[in-house]
Amino acid sequence: MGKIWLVTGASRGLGRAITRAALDAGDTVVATARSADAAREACEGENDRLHALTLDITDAEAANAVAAETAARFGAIDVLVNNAGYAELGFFETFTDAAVRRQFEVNLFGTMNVARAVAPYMRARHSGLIVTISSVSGLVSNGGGAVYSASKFAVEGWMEGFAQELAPLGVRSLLVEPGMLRTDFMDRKSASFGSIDIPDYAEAIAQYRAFVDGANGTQPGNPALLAERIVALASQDEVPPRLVFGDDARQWAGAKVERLRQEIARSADLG
Ligand code: NJP
Repeated sequence: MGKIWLVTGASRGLGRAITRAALDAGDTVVATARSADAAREACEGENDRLHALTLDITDAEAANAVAAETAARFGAIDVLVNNAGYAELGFFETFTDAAVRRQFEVNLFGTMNVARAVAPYMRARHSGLIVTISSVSGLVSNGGGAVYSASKFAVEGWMEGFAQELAPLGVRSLLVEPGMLRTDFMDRKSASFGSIDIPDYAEAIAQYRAFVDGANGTQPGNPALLAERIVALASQDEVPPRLVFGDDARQWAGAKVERLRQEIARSADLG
């Protein structure tokens, strides 16, 4: 039967690509999305190793039910791909408090809901891999991405520690930090923009929106390639703690590390 995968956000983008890659590898995938039909249709309904379930990751009870159903039906969850997420794009002061909370509700608390639901089944078998789709924006923050980055920095902080708690119990973890991937991520289908009009930021925001619109659909990163890498890593005994994917992501992350080194050294100079 191969491995049993549970994937969130499988209706589109990277989640769909990972589902397809795992099916191509001969594995079984429980593909979840806010609409099970959308996940089934996106990931090719004819495959008898594909099982589509409805899961809005902000619903903790639904996450528990999906994990229980998967474990009962297949006897195990070998790989969880905590992928579902979206971006609130724009300058911080243009977001309502509700929009900021929605960002965290999905990207952080929703992702935690699914991990919390699945981890007990992995601990029970002393086996399993949790793949968390973070972002290079979880390592580096820029103007226009402050709210999204805040949610992904939180994912990084949580998962970096949780991974250490799980490791002695036989559960492995992989944090993935992609650069810009060609998915719906920057499209209005997925991304939201700050709604409060602040003239001081108007010009900078117009430039930022033009950048987002220009990048939408032309991002350098191929989600199918990242999906293949993740499926290949899931078969290895040794899984690295992180996969920084794409030249853009490695450049940004590398520059951040260098800046941090310099800032730490300067702090030491300051006594
Ligand atoms: O985006 P997209 P990606 N409950 O928009 C689902 C990260 N990332 O594949 O809206 C359950 O094509 C949504 O489902 P639905 C990014 O932060 C991306 O690029 O119902 N599902 C859809 O399946 C995210 O964590 C880039 O159809 C929910 C999927 O999420 C991950 O990659 C760069 C949901 C989004 O598909 C996948 O995003 C980077 C909910 N409450 C990190 N809300 C990039 N693309 O450039 C949304 O560094 N979904």
